[in-house]
Amino acid sequence: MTKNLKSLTAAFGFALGTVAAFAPTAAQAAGTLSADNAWVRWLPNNLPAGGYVTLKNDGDKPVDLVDVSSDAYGMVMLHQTVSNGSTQKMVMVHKATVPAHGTLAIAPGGYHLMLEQAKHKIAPGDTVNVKLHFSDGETLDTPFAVKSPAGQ
Ligand SMILES: [Cu+2]
Repeated sequence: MTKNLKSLTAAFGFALGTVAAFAPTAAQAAGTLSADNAWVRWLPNNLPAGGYVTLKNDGDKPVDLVDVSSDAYGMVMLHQTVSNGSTQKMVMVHKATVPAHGTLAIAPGGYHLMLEQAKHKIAPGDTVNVKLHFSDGETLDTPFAVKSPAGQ
């Protein structure tokens, strides 16, 4: 009995530690999904900006990111960079899968959020909110840190 209580306390303590470690940058939701390290690569002259985020799925089933929206931009799309040998191009995709008990890195060279038609002046140092919509009905309202083209 005493031994069981001890191991329970140890497990609980570990879980608390894990949450605390992610707390500063993670957008925690009640569901199984979370978003971490969300940022926007800002470009001058109101050029389309790229949005990047790491999505984590703690559930037993894969979940698709199916839509993105933001009050800060007139148009938000999910794009994927594909390479044909020496050239690269962007294509619009309708979903990106976050594997069960896994992560999906929306990162330079792979998927990105294409953020166009900024509705107000946005500059490095700002934070913009982007809503991520998933196939299981969950949404994550995620703050994205706006950074310079160099990612700073
Ligand atoms: Cu794009």
